[in-house]
Amino acid sequence: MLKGHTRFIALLLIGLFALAACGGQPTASPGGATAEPTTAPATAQPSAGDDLQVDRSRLSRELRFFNWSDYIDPSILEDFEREYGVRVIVDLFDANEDMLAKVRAGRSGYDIITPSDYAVDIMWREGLLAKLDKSLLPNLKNIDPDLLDKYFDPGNVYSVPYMYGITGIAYNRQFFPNGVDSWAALFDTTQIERYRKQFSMLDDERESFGAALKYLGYSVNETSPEALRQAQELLIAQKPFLAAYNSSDVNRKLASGEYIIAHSWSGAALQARNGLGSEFSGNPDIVFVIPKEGGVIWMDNMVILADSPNAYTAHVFMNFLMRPDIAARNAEYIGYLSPNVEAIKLLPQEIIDLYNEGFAPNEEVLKRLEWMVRNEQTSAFTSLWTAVKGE
Ligand code: N2P
Repeated sequence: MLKGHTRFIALLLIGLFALAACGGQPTASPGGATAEPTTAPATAQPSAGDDLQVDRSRLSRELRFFNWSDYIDPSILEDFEREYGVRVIVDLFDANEDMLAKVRAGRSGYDIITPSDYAVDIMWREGLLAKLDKSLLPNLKNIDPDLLDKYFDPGNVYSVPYMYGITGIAYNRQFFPNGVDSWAALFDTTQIERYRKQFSMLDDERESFGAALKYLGYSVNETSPEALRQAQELLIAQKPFLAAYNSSDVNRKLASGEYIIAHSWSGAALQARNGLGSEFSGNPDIVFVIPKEGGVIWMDNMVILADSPNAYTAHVFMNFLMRPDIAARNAEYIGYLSPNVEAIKLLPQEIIDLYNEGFAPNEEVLKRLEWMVRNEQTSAFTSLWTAVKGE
């Protein structure tokens, strides 16, 4: 893992130097207009490396995409429809467990979904996923090999990386002049008293238990009864101070100032900082940190449901999303980290600067991050989380 991420950082640096070499700053074009120092084109074009010969007679008219909130640039869906005549209908979820409940019930109607690592593991074991036809995914060559063949899907039989990110704390620096460096900022009742009802935790059984476990000095995958009891107690003690458990619009509430601090995914925090397309504008005081006790690294992946009637079209869509220009635009828009090495080279300097400011992990931070795993014991989180929420 470290090797891959070191490379990611190296790539970021290469991009940085490349941009520095061509001036780095926006340059005045002959017409006097300001040109952005980026090569990412404004509209989709079949990129040179996109060598899939699409059989249009096999394309469905629609594709049903079950995706996380605020997790794709909507103009990319328009481009896909323009190019292939396929309308992508998007439904949203904010937790793997909610997504799983819908899919397990059967006949969800979805073709393509973006489960996180441990949820991919759950899904293929339950027979919910279709095996991928790699001959339809030539753009897989753009994906960082160190983000392939991970523990949750050896050989990428069922999944390909979509985006990855890290989980930590987003906060408004106006209210924390000395910064934040510990989960205590979300759990220590002597601290959270000051911003009672102005902060949130992710509405997510693995993430919120994970944060509590980290604060207590455990692994996010710890399932011993004693550790779980302590974590549950901590979450229950925190509850009266919380504005909400929130995974859906932490970005907006941090940007608007309704929250001054929150348990957050890195990309949601970057959206709060930068805004999200024309949907809402950002707040320059939002920063993101991985607490000293550690945080989470995760990856969401594209999968096709076993009962999808449109598997061919779903592959074409997946391959499209792995085009460097498309993947770069998407990563720039949503603020999460692209596993696509060719896309990273196309990112604008402004995004690279934010990555270096903490919205992406550096080598020191990586050492404090853990992946979440599924095992025989981790289903314990579901009932404990229900109990915490029911308190
Ligand atoms: C975006 C959700 C990020 C995915 N709203 C967390 N795995």
